[in-house]
Amino acid sequence: MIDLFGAAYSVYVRSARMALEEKGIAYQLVPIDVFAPGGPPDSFLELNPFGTIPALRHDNFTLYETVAILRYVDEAFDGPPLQPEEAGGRARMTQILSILDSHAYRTLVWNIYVERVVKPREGAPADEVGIASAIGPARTVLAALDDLVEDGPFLLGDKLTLADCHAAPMLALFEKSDEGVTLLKGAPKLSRWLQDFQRRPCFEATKPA
Ligand SMILES: N[C@@H](CCC(=O)N[C@@H](CS)C(=O)NCC(=O)O)C(=O)O
Repeated sequence: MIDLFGAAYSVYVRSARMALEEKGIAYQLVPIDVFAPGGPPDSFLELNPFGTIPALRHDNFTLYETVAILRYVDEAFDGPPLQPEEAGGRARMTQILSILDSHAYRTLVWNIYVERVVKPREGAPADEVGIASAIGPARTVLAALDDLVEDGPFLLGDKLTLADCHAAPMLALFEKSDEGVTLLKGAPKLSRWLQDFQRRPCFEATKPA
């Protein structure tokens, strides 16, 4: 039995869920709200001392850090392979995963989407200076990713990989901001992929309520 600890609102949790869906693996989402007052429960910190979601438990094996979870989901179970076989393709996939973690998440999700969409929705003012200073880094991220997109329908060609699962949740949130809509126009291959990928059943099945 697989337990995935986290919340449907999290882009990282969604990326792990999409990989589970694509592999056809049954799992249950065990609710952990990292943004609850007081933070996640102590019992969760025993699973992940950094307190971030997701964490995964498969029988007695536990794991945190999304990329490790993605690889485990792909390698420990039957189902369609979600990683390229040859070294170049696998390296390219890892490169995209790293760009997403190191450069995309903070800039696209926190500095732009949360400021432009979430904060005003909650009645708080957006940090306009912060948004303005995130535009340049966002352009760099999108150009780098666009440059790596291969002839589709997936990011790395004709097979879905973990890169698709990891990129879609972050980019789909980013696209909900006006800045996202505008900046994605400058990344046409990435944009086309995002529109197509959002029609995939795994995307629909993991939509936050
Ligand atoms: N490096 C972690 C990052 C995961 C992450 O930042 N998750 C967010 C939710 S999308 C979170 O738990 N944030 C709470 C916090 O940073 O305290 C991973 O890859 O799993």
